[in-house]
Amino acid sequence: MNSDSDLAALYAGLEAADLQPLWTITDELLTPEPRPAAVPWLWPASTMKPLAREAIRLVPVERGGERRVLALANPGLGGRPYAVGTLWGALQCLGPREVAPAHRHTPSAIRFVLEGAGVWTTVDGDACDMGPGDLVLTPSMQWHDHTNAGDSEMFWFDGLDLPIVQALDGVFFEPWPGPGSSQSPATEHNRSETRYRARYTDGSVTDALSAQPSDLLIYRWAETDAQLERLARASDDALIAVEYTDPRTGASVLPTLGCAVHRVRGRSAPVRRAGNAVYVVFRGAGESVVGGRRFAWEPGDMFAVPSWAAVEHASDGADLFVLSDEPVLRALGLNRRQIVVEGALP
Ligand code: 1HN
Repeated sequence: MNSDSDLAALYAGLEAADLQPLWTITDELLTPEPRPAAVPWLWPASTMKPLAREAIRLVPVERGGERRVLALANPGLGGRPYAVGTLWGALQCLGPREVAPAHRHTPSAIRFVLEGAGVWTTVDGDACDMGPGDLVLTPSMQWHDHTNAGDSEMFWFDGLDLPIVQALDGVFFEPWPGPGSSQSPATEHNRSETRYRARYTDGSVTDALSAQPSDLLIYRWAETDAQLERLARASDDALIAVEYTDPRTGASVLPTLGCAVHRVRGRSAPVRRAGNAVYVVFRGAGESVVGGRRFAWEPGDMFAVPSWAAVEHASDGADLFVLSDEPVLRALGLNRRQIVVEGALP
């Protein structure tokens, strides 16, 4: 005969045997829709920049620390240094004449430049000059270091798939073995850009490859802006979007990371998607409602859009850089999207 004490003994036995009964945990495992721990959140440039300047004054960039990076730590993630559950987002800064040493790692990264000049990121020997609005890729396991040869401070947004690679227990890291702490200064800069122009604009046909990073490592703001202009002229939509793609295959720039720019000119329709995103305000001011929370923003602000939170924007004219994990969800057949009928913005 069953009794309460038999049941209690069963649960104690299960716990002692490192077993858990599914029937007690179904509701937290199989939620009707995603319940990200990360919350909608905004990090204002007006808070981040003075702290970054103090860090430039007080903390040198050298072997060991390697990078002067302020990680967006979403308050919903219990102190973990991630902007959303699957994405690292950060403000990185480099003072005049500083060099951040070379290393490589399995997580892939993107840089989106906010301000500064005279800086390049060397990616496997190719020095990629960086200016505001440019997107630079550092694909998995490619050596990279950052050089500020100029007299001004440089600020950029760093995005990495680190939480994804960590969840897969696939993190490997290596410092540059030398000689020196960084790759020898390349005499020729922007090699991937030059090669891209020669190879992809002559009409030649190439094979599609899957799960490869783009071999174009830098995307110039002037071209992004021109594409947005072209689309904006052809549409009345409040939100115009361009996604950065591998020119060879049309795939996302990195196997795990999707990058886009959204140009907002009016009030966009509320949309929600499975998958996380981090937004970086590049130009203009406005406001967004993310999962019911309203955020006013201006250039340099960064905000987290956790999975399945409805997001809508309003602005007279703004460009938002968007980093997402969408390629991962797409590759796994998990991408879902819904246009929400009732918006929150007036
Ligand atoms: C990294 O290598 C960089 O190379 C920036 O600039 C941020 C965050 C976590 C792990 C590696 C960089 C990073 C990072």
